[in-house]
Amino acid sequence: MRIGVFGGDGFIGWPASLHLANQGHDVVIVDNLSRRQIDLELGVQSLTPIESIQERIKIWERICNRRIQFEQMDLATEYERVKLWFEDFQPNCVIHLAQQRAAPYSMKSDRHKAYTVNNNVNATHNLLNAIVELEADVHVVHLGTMGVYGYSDIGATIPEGYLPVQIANDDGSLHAQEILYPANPGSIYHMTKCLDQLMLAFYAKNDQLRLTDLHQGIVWGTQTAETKRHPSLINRFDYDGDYGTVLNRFLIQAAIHYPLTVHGTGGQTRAFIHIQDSVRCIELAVNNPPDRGDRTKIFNQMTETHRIRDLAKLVSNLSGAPIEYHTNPRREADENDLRVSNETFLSLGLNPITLDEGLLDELVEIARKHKARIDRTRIPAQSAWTKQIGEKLTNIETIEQVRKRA
Ligand code: USQ
Repeated sequence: MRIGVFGGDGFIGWPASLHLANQGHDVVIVDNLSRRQIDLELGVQSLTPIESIQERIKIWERICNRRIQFEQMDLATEYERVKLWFEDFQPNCVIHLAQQRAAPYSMKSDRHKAYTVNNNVNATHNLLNAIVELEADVHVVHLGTMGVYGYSDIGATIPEGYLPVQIANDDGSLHAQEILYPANPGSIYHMTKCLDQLMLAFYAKNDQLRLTDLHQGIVWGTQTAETKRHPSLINRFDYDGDYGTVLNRFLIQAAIHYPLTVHGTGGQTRAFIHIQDSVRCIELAVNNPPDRGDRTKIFNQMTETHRIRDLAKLVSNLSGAPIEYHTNPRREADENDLRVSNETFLSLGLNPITLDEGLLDELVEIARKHKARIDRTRIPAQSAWTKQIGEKLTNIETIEQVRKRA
């Protein structure tokens, strides 16, 4: 298949591109390199030393003898170029990861909120708009998030995208239908993914586009079979307060004995998936497209759920690192349970990597190995969900406090 990976230089896009190329697909990475620009803006760098996209691709071609092309292009702002690229490459499938993906970054300031909304909404719409305009027969696989559901605690399992409901007609009879599970975003970033769901629903209905939405949980881990094949293919690893996700943050904190930063009581339960399983799920989604005329096909892309404080205890037991409970910078429930259906991927043959199997390896092979590159001043989470919460963040360490302690 000819596959375009929009956002193919990012944390999931890069290993997904290699994985698909390794399966024999003809892959083009389309990326505006914004993730690297944001590192410069925030004054941070990936824990793992990543090469330029050109160098990464060169090494891949040298050791695997399979070509990956790269096109530097901004999906959100360069609509006419996007159309030309479609005409030129004629993809059978497009993976859409070209979005700002960090919730704390999206809540940092009014400028960051506006950037996240403009970038994410325009990127998705430009992609769908171009496909309709060119009458291209393309399957779009969009990376969504578990966060579109919210993390409610009603005791019921979250279904894969659609909720069966019964609506009372005026004559008292009941009308059964399935609706998109009620959107309940917890950040501006998550809100853009909820908007994406509606855009996908419209284009599937109006133009019979073939669309898949992957509602992914929090990804942990760094390497996949393909990124391990050469040191220069290594995947990025974010640990800073804006882009680092919780488990990867705990791992690098453990590596330098920095107290593990649990927000609130740590009673938040979230869904998780290893990066290797994430790329395998993308492959499964690519190989199982919906038919023309179907509604958006939605998969829950997660393999296990955990409470944040339990993860902190797990990492603390592995490493001896202390745990610290911080005022939560986010507006989110202190405690919630979470049960999620992931039947579709399991039925398609996904055999998940569990935390029990992979965590120690990740601590030793990634976090401890690269710990000299950690900048402790970048660890505190400082983006508050509201100005009022920001004023209360007295027990979140400032960069100066961290420097003094270091
Ligand atoms: N948390 C801590 N301590 C930390 C960092 C986070 O307790 O040092 C807590 C947060 O308060 C939150 C939970 O851990 O309750 C998860 O935070 P996260 O930063 O790991 O994940 P999140 O912001 O939800 O976003 C990440 C990805 C996003 C993806 C999402 C999937 O950045 O792209 O869509 O996970 S999900 O969470 O299922 O919506």
